Amino acid sequence: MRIDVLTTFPEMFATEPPAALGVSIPARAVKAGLVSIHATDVRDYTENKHRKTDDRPFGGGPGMVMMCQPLWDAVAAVEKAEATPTTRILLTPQGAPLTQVIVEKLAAKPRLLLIAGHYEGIDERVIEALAPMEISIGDYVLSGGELAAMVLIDAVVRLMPGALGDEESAGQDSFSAAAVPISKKESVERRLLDCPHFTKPREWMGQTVPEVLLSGDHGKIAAWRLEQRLSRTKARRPDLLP
Ligand code: 9D3
Repeated sequence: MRIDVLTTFPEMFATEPPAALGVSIPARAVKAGLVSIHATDVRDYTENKHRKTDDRPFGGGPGMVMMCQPLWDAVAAVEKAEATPTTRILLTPQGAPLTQVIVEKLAAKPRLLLIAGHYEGIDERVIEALAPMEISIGDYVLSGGELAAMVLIDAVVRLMPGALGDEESAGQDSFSAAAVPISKKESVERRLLDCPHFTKPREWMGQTVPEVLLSGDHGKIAAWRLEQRLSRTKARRPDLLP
């Protein structure tokens, strides 16, 4: 998969440590050649001498608005770099909330084009002309779309076959809905939050480990973990239960 990002802060998408995409699973995916990440500075496509990408809003009000021309030309140039058609995605507070179902659909695409910005908004006419998917990562205010784009990239690249180590398995994640047919029980279970985890020492600051986990009875352990997952989900995220 090729991922292009259009931004005025391309250095945020570095793939060398200690950058977010330069460590852990995303770095492994990049090194393995499963994904390439190309950040392009929208400023390189401005046609004014101050390399301005934004201007004041018609009708007045606070903040600046991303102009149509630099963004339109940047999309055209980046898409021309390779014949593979892109899935265009605009990161915006007005977008559909990102879910694991959307992440899984995006992971199956050959090429993503993410548009992220640090401005009050984008001229509506270029959004209409580009017709991107519009995605938000949740109901809180960020300074710009770049961190949202990185969240999306992280969630997508870890689903690339081979990106996870032997320890991890994407299929067992909460929120994931793999294509393989599964029973009703499994589909409910997969939505549940995780159970609590414990490791050595057996006693820490006076706190012990639940006895069942030391019992060696794998049936009892599995039942306890499922019960913990159900009670925690009911208490913390009842919206995830059927
Ligand atoms: C306080 C400014 N807001 C006025 C109602 C508008 C606004 C514009 C741009 C708020 C945030 C931003 C920058 N955020 C994003 O570009 C963004 C975002 C987010 O803020 N939250 C969750 N998901 C996303 S995706 C892109």
